[in-house]
Amino acid sequence: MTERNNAFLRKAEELEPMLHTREIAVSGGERVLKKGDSLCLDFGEHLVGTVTLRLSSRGSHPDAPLWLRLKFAERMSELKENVEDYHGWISASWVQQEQIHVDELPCELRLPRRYAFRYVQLEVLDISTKYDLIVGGAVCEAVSSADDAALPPYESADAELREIDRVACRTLHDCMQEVFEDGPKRDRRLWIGDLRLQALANYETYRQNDLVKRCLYLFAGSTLPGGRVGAGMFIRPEIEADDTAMFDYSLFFIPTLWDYYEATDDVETLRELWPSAWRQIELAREGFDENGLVRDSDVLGWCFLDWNLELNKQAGAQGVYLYCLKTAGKIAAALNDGEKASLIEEEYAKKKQAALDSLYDPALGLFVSGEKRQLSWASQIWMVLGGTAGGDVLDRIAARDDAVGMVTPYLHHHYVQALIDVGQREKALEVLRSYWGGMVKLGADTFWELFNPANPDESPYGGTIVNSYCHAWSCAPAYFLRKFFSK
Ligand code: RAM
Repeated sequence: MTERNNAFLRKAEELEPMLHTREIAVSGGERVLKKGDSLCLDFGEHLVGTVTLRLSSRGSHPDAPLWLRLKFAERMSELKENVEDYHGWISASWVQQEQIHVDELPCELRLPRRYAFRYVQLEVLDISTKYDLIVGGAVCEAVSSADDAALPPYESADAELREIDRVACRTLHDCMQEVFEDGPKRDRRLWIGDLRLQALANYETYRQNDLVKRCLYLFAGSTLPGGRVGAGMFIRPEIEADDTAMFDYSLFFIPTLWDYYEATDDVETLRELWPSAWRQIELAREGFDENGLVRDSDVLGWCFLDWNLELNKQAGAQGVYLYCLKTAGKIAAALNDGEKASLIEEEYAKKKQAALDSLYDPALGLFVSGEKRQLSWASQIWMVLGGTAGGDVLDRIAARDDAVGMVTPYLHHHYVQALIDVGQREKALEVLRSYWGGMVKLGADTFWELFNPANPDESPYGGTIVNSYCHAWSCAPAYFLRKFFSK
């Protein structure tokens, strides 16, 4: 059961953005197709929108329906995979594929769903031998709530960085719909971990700050029992928090609110949503032991950090909590909430000490996590962001080959932020160039949900066919490059 705050939800609804549309046409070259033939249309760029196909026939009057299979793909590689061969654990229904019967030709066939794609493949499953199909072309009505006219140029003399920024902005653009979606192919919804990073990129790019405000009110307006902010939100048919909750994602309501305030000076919203933010601290506290150490858990997904099932989350969770508590302290100070500010200060010192006492291994000079004292990048990164460690742990973890690595651009975002926080700007830029630049080199039109340079076709879902290749949490370079590496 979710809890509703109707006043908050009304505010969110009032902030519903206008969707901008753009028509992009591609020719089919009047290709003639018979049974078993296929044709791939390349729109030349990543798009999100509805598609209309122009179809006609040649030969006798069509005397049987045309039976077509259509596949929409963000990357060409998706077209080589068959949905029937996918046996992963998230639903195959995410695969953008249709089978359709066409009774009348010629026709303009408008397809039923919104797709995220660059390529459309048409395959004739069957057709009468008395006529052939002619594909005239296709038109996409692309949608986004991002206003291209509002995008300031990225000033840099470096062409590689400009290209990385361009792909990052396009990623953000295509994820900006009625809300900040995580991925327009999958999951097509608002997740708070993604929102936080999108919002940061938005402040440097499209500056549609009301869309961030809308998302904050959505999260605060429909919560899980006890006022817990859910990890994600559904907008249709009705606004409702997803019943998934994760330790870190609930807490991220706090920095998302703070960053919004810093970007806008909207103190009214800060004040109104502060109780919702504070509630996340109160709820998260239940997960700590009496010494101030977060209790580990073997419940899958209790805390996210990265798309890595092998990763132990305890140290990372402690770091996330410290980071969010620190940020809550900034809100309390901005609102002159002295009582909470001093409570926070005290609690922060205790929990930081608990991290140093129980999670820091002096012999290794690194943080370890869980009963098995696992070494990971995630633990070091979050301890830096939480204010408990310096750049030395980042150097040391890089020198080890037995540590659990990073899987997503999401964790890489936090790595880059940690490098910047400890003053290692050159290294941060190198990561932007090698990691996000690595996707550009592989032909990315938009940045991917997952990227392992050593194995670009990796998937935590059991098949790349359900991976998202335009994913919000990967738009980081637009934020970092514009904020820290301009000119
Ligand atoms: C996946 C999505 C989304 C992310 C959640 C935790 O389903 O990729 O972006 O925030 O996981």
